Amino acid sequence: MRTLHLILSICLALCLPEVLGHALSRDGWTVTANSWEPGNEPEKVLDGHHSTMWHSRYKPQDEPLPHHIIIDMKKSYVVNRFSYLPRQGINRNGCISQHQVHLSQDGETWNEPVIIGTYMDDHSEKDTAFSATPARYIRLTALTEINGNPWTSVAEINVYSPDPDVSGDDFKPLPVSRGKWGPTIDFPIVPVALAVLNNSKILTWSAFRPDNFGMFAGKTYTSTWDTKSEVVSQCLVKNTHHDMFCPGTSLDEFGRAIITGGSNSEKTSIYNPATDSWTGASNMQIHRGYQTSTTLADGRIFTIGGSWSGGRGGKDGEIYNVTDDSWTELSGCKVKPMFTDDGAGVYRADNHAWLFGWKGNTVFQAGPSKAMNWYSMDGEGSVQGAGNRADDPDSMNGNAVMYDAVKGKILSIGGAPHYSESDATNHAHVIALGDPGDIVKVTPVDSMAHARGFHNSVVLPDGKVLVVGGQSYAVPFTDDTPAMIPELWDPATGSFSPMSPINQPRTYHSVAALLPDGTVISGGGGLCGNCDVNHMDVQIFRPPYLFKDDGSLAVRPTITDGPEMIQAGDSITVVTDVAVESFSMIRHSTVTHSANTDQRRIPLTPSKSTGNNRFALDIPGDSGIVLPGYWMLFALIGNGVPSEAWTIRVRT
Ligand SMILES: *[C@@H]1O[C@H](CO)[C@@H](O)[C@H](O)[C@H]1NC(C)=O
Ligand SMILES: *[C@@H]1O[C@H](CO)[C@@H](O)[C@H](O)[C@H]1NC(C)=O
Ligand SMILES: [Cu+2]
Repeated sequence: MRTLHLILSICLALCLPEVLGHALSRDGWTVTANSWEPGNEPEKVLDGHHSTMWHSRYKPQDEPLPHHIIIDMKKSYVVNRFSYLPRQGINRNGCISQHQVHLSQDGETWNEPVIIGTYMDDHSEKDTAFSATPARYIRLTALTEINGNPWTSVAEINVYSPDPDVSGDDFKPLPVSRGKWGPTIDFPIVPVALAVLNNSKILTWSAFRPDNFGMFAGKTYTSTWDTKSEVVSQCLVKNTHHDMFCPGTSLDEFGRAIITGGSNSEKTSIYNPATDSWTGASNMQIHRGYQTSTTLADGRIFTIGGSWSGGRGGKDGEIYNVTDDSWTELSGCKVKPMFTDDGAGVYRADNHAWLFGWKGNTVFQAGPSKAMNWYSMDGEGSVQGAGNRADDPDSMNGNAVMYDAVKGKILSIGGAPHYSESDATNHAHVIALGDPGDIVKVTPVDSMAHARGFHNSVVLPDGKVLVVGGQSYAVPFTDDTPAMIPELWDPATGSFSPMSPINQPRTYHSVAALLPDGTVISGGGGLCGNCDVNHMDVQIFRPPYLFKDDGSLAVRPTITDGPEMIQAGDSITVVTDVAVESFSMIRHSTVTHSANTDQRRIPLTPSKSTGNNRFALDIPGDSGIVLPGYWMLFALIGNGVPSEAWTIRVRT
């Protein structure tokens, strides 16, 4: 018993990152609200009894939402986590759906929200971590109720601090040269997969349950964050009979998300952002889960691997024509050359390939196997070795990011030899693609400070790559050995620098992607039912380029005019509000299981400026470089501050 106790306390000290915080003592705190029912006063959220609650007024009549409650902690603390316990029991009246949490030092000036979003509808305690912030007052605002009624109820609220003995008045923020984490956004599901749509919305999904997975369930919970209205909504998709847990994901030339396999391993589903609707498409020839897919130069979509679901082995390539909704097996696109030497055999050896559509409708496979390969779609298809990734071992659940498609340059980062119970590496390599079929040049670059598997990597408009989350000892559904410090890789120096820490481990089933406003969305992790590593939230990272040295916001250029649809080889004219130095295009992302084959960056240098900030840009001529689909065009001023994106569709 004593030994167990000792092990537990060592684990609590070492395994749980300090940043998760300690519950503050609520003794002496006071609380007010803009509405309450006698007998259900606001103080009830602090009394430690799950059976008592604050409830908004309903006699003699309801008082309309929004309802808010303000807690005065009586002194300033550094706070970093907020928990809400819904009322317990059968009666669900007043349980909160959409909400916001704000902080204040004086009870009068309220900062931007530290939490926004929507809670899952169940009895569990909702727990949201955010960036450490000094505050004496904390305000929860309920915007909607789970069933749309005009009531709010709360059983308990707790507030957490990384160190309760430190006064908020002594808080020193990290320098903005390390970037800054903004609001945490609660989702009513674990966002295991994500698509950055062409209409300012972020689509996420989990599985047949918001917080758990199963097999063959034929339905999927999705949740969409509208970045303009800031509303996070939820939808249960049943019409396609497709549980889209652990699928292949690709954005097609029309900006639609093509989702293949997973728990329902034969299915294809298509999401159209214009109609916000899902349609079922033809089944794949080979059933798959944990495969990867990628869009090709001609708009078709190639997929390979995926023995996690639909039977083991033999998961050779096949190709999807989005125009006539047909899958064609490519018997020459053998999967075997891309196997890792996983301890769990083929079940894991053909998972999560790092695929890149390239010139001549080829696909370059950069990993996770140590061997790299070229896949050709001609005839029955074929595969040809491209050499090894230098001395990098098999790197399952690592990342590969094409940060400069003009030069064919890919950064590979981390991963572990085996899918589970395996030490990840901190390796990074630059892979330079030439023509299809060539042996590829690989150069090791400086290693990361932290070894990572299950992390995500995101290329920024300036060509730097943000690596976020992961763990050094890779084990699915654990948050042990988390990498809490993101690292930013600079192609000019070939090395990484530490960014501001994340506020929640982001390990297995986490996601990250670039948003059109130049920030990064990073979140998710878990999806294991009653486990304690479900993370039903995301957080927004603001890279250093969004700040001046003094911490205030940088002044950003604006693209005021440009084309909406282009083709490879076009010369285009783009107009900005101020003189800018350079441009870049980054393709919209889909991401799941650390794989994002959609993102890639094309640096663009204006060939001439014709006055009035009109710039001529030459788009590369090969559609293997400029894959069809939706892209974000950024203008950058001299010191690297990017505009928000101008949306461009590249057609075939
Ligand atoms: C986004 O893509 C859809 C699907 O192709 C298209 O119908 C819609 O017009 C696009 N929206 C924008 C804003 O380009
Ligand atoms: C896709 O199918 C359409 C209709 O059958 C056909 O015209 C087109 O050539 C096909 N695309 C490719 C790239 O093969
Ligand atoms: Cu999974």
